[in-house]
Amino acid sequence: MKTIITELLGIEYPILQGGMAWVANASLAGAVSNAGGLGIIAAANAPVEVVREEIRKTRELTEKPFGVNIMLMSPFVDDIAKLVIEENIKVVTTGAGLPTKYMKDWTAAGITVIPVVPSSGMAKMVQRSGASAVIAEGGEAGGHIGELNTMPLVPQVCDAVDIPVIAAGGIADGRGIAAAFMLGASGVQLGTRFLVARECTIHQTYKDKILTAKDIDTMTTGKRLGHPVRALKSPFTRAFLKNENDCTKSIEELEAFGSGALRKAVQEGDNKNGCFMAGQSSGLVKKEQAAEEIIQELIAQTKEVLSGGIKWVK
Ligand code: TUI
Repeated sequence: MKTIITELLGIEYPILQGGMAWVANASLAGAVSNAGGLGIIAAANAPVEVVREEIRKTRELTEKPFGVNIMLMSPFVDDIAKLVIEENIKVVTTGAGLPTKYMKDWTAAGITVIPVVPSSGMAKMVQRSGASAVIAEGGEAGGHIGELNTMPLVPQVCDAVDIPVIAAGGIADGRGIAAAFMLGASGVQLGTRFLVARECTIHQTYKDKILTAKDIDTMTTGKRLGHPVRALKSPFTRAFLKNENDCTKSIEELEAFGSGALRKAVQEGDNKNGCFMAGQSSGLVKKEQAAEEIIQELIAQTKEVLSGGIKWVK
């Protein structure tokens, strides 16, 4: 399944694995890359040496291309921006902000930069600063999200820029991938589906929550903080929302309440205090599988859907 994205990245299938904070490590990224997609290591809020270690481990696991996701709100972002150049990383994706100030150095180092954008205006801005493609991510996605949803966002981003567009947010099976192509995307990025990959090292409780989730089981919190986050409904998200709606609680108190909650979900499977970030597609994810199996199933279903045509009434 060749598209402009498989050619740009030197991969077999136009499927990227989202750079999920605390989740997307060498084990997951290496497995996705070996399966023909683009595995991505999440730098998240981690210090440089931790990320360097994951990059080196990934190189031991695969000879295929992989990327690093840089979370632009990280306190270590300037150092991570240098690290990817030092480590000769070929593909960088960014999230939670605009990477403008790093673009010159990255492109000069020959890095293919693919920012996540939540709007067509931001897509135009990153195109102007030298991005090779954009990931248009709708609010169906897990984690930190923008305002627009995937269905209206992707075609508007496609109209706004000349560089290739990768769709993300709400995609977990071949039907979603086929739909993304219909909207004009030439690739997709999936996070939630890869949370339950066998090579994904998150706590089993996290995986079980995804596997049993229904369509209505995610919610967003953090709007008052200016960065809404989608996660599975849980005691934590309900308590956060209550605090958020309590105007006596300051922004600092809310930040402090949320701090460390994702780590507690990923490492400890902490049902009470953990924030289990996940997308609305959680309800579509029904079994734990090897990354290779996930990708093969996604591609087979995409081809089936695309060749099946539309079910018109005769
Ligand atoms: O970045 C993500 N998803 C994330 S980052 C993350 S770590 C975190 N945890 C708690 C609070 C905040 C972050 C967990 N999940 N997805 C990519 C993404 N980027 N979605 C939306 C955006 C985005 C938002 C604003 C991209 C650019 C942007 O620009 C705004 C500006 O003015 O800088």
